Amino acid sequence: MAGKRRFNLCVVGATGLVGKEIVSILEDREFPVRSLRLFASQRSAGEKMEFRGEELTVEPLEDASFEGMDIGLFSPGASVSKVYAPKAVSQGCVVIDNTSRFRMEPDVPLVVPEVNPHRIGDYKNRGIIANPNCSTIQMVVALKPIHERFRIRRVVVSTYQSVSGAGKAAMDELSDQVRMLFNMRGFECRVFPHQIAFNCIPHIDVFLENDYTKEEMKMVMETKKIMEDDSIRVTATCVRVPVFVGHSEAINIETEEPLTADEVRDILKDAPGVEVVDDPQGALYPMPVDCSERDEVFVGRIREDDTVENGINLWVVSDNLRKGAALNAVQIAELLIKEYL
Ligand code: L14
Repeated sequence: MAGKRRFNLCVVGATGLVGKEIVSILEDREFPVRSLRLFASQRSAGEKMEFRGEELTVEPLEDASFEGMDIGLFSPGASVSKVYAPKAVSQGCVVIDNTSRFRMEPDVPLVVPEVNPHRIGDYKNRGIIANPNCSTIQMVVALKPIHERFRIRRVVVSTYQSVSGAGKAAMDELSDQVRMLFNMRGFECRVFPHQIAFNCIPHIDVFLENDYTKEEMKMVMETKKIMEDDSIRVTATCVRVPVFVGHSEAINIETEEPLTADEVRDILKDAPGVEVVDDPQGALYPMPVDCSERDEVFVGRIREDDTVENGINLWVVSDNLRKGAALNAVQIAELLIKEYL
């Protein structure tokens, strides 16, 4: 569009799975980019990446200046964001951070555009907007419209999380192990604590003092913050499964108001960012192989739980690299430039 304002962007952690996804989504959605710079660790500096038909060279983050940059999309390790996000902010760049580093800080907004877009303005507090955990994002996109209508009291969620959440090396570990096992050869576990091929590992991120994992507690804490309701009780079991891309979740909810499966299906059909795939007779329900490289949060297996007064079960699947990370961050950036910059 002629005369439309364009922005100077950078991607930090550009060579990671999420970083690459961010670059391709900026291009696909025609984000008004004036200039794009790519930063990564010393190890990945010098790599070439393509953006809008142009070849860009990845620069080392170490000596990066953020002067003149409008928005930084950060997806490095949490320890990297801890140092470089404040540095970018001090040089006038607004940071949208994908790591867990700032999510629970009270003055940092934690945003899912379909759920709490009105929080984006709080970027002014610290110059940072946090992007939630992948498993939390897809869950709250499905739960928010149900909460608005029926008031959710309690959530019990079990996740089936793909290996891509843990990065490229984790995807390689799964495919290497599958090949080694077929060839009856031994293999090593480097990324995951146990064999992931043909296995399920109920252990994502580190264990905490309460015997839950940090991934599980992120789902508990982040859900309350994003839904702006501390009274919602959430308990989670997070499991790594041998799937490459796409997280799945079995979610049981209890609500204040009575509800039927049909009512929930109707509400979700019109919900932003949601696609209902729910035809049991036709064997139709969301699965990661169908949902990867898609933008929506897919919901199926919607049914009443008659073991409690007002209960519903759902099955929710989404691409963890897109809505769970890169897409959500770019959607935040789109609202940020539309409303504030
Ligand atoms: O909190 O290993 O953003 O799948 C998301 C991916 C934590 C680790 C986060 C994984 C990360 C998680």
